[in-house]
Amino acid sequence: PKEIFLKDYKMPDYYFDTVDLKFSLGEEKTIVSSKITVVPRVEGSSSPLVLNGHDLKLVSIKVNSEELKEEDYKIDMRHLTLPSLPSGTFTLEIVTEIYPQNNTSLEGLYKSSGNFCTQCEAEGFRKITFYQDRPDIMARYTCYIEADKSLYPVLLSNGNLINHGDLEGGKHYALWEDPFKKPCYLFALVAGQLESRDDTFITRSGRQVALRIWTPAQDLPKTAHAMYSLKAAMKWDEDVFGLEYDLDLFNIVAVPDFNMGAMENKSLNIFNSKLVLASPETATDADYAAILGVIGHEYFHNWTGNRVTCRDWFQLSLKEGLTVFRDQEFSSDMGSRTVKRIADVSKLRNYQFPQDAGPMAHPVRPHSYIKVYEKGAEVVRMYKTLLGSQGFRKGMDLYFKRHDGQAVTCEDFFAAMRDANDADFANFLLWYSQAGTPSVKVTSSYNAEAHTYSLKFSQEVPPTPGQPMKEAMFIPVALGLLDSNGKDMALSSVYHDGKLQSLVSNDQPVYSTVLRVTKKEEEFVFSDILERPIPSLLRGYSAPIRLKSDLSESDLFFLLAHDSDEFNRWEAGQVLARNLMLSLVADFQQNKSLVLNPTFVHGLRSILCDSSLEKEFIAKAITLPGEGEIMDMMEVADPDAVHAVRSFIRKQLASELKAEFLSTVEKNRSSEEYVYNHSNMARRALKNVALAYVASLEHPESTELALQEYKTATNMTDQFAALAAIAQNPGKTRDDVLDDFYSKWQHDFLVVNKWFTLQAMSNVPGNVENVKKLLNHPAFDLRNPNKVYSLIGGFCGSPVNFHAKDGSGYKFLGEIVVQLDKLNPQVASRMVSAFSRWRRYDETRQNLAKAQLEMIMSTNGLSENVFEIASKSLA
Ligand code: DPP
Ligand code: ZN
Repeated sequence: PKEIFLKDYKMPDYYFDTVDLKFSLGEEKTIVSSKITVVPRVEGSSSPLVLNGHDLKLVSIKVNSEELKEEDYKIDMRHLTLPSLPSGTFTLEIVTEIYPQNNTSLEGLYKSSGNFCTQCEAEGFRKITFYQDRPDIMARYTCYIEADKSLYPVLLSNGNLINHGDLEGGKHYALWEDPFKKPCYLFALVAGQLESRDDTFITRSGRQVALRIWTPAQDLPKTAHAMYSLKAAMKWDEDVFGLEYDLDLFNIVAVPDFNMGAMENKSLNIFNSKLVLASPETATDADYAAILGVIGHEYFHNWTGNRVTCRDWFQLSLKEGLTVFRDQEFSSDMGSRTVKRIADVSKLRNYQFPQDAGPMAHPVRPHSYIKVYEKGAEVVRMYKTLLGSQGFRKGMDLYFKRHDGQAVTCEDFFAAMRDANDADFANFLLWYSQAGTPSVKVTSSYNAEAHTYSLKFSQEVPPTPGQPMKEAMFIPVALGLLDSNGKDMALSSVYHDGKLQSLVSNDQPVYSTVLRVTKKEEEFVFSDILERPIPSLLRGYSAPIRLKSDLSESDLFFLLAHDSDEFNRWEAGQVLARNLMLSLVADFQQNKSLVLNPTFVHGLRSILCDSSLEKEFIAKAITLPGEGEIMDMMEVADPDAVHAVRSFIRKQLASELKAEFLSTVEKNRSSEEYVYNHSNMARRALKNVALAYVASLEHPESTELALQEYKTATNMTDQFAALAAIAQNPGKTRDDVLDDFYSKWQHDFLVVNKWFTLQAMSNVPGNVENVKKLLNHPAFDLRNPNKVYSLIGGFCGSPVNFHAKDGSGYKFLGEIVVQLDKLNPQVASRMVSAFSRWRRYDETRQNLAKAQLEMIMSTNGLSENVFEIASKSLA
């Protein structure tokens, strides 16, 4: 397969104005007819029209009602080319046959639990009919569906239902019309036995919108939280961005077989059931929070993605970065801003940064087409940091004013932000094109006589594949300076680049500011600083960089105790923990005995016991950085050492703070009915983190405590946390409780997936054998993505077993990828990416992982998806 590049973008020679689709859904085959009004971009153009098509059987083609003969067109595996066409606007009619019941790739039209559904982003529409499958082709659609009425009583597509009725032979039909122009990746169709939870939302201009969430009848009770989330999202987008929903109907359908989380098809969002269904007994607080976030995300796409869409797939971050940012803000406003930020930054560090340093490193807007979500959201967040809420809103308003109904680029978004604010953004656009995570060093000095305080920044962006040399980036650094009482100092002016800039606003000094760091080396000098301050740098994580400062251990403890920026309080603790973990890893590698620094224990004790702090914040602050994050900081990643050290610290903390942890469990237990709200979630989070510490001790009485918690739990959050606490330690109790949990929940596939994940991720030595057994468990099915992500994906998350030095983990994954690729290339390619950073490990592991990648590459009939990841990993 040939790689596609951004620089090769060409405008289409033909636009499509209207598209009328007709689906005749059958058990053996489905017949798809399309009637398209084609408009040449340049009148009189003689260019051929090239349509994409994949796994389609062509039945007939007509141009202006005239049937084409075989010599009038060319067809190959992936294209249908029409070389000679009328000179003006014409109609094109194509009939194809497809076989959704055999479609295990879950792209295009397929069946899930007996129902028909679609997934078209990014390039699934070409598996439905021949089309110019690219997002800059925006057309108005109608969709006529006919099917057996008893098997498929519900027939849905985008837009408004304008007609429906019965047909002969037990069939019925529905005709849908979407008044908004859209790219084909937003097309959707659902047909099946579904029922809906109905509600309404009155928009701020007074329009009534019908809301429907569709699932199989037995799951309807579990859709209450999804409906709550949808209404909250609709209200929030009106309040914060002035954006109102634009149709009279909004549908969400939950399906059990889905490659990703969810899809924002115009007015017919299709969701992985995992992100819709929840009840207190079956879903955890984390599930509830994920549902809120993703329902919001897909709804927000209606404006950022659908009304204004991407010109080409290199602009993916235009819609995803912006929409992830919007869902993060939404979740922050609905819960705790600091805690949400901590969770997002942890994710960035554990997953995105490692990727950004490996062979799959890509800029936010890749030169070749690979997905980017989280880092894109960070880029959008930086606009807001630089412009403030009001300036950001002005930029958004201008963006919609200029581009509603268009397919645009990241530069267009940038220009709207800049022009709405008359802003000077220097080289900010580099964030879109330069891959790799910038490293920034800060050194500070205080001049006691001049009362000045200097911060010197130097930055470096590491080379990444295809980008050996990097330019300096524009990095917004939010900061404050703490005095010896831990209070923010007043900042009156800063000297930079030969200019003195006043920071006084409305005659008031400010207590925090944002520095614009744009050069390789740069100095900022604050004046009127009366004592040596302790700097709180990169507040709220104002840029996605790796920051190295010259703060001492005691400075960090000081920040941990006093910083007014809660995010940075957490961050100070994380820096301390990272340094501690890295130094213990070195000790471990030299066979030295491990000793935990008592100051660290003391620091954590004071956080744990500080009743003025928010509980969920405490839970985050006493959680150590993830193993992925630590491995990412090492020259040669050593999974055994990192895992051993993290377990050692956890056990030490558990034993030294046992009394505190026990009382935390006691104090935060509650027998009240489950309510999803912030204070209850925070209480459960803190209790369960403490419980996990206590259980790590493997004392009989701590195991007994966890067992009691398991037995008395009244909701899945507490029950699953207790199960996970027990499952840390191999033995009979673990085996019994795992069995008990399965027999309790075997009827609920979403809960069974949790059970798979927990066992798959386990660091119990030799766990690969257990995972192999689970592959044959009656509840497992390689064709269901959620099950694959739980069991196979979960296993790849275990440093000890996936990276086992005998190569058993790599061999297991290699074999599975080959099998999986034949069923579902997208899911297989996600799994194969666990190998992509093989060069980060020692030589033995490198050879073992490389051998598996080579084995995969030599497989006959490998999909393009897996080929791309495997070949890039080896390159
Ligand atoms: N899962 C994707 C998303 O909404 C599809 N665009 O982000
Ligand atoms: Zn999205």
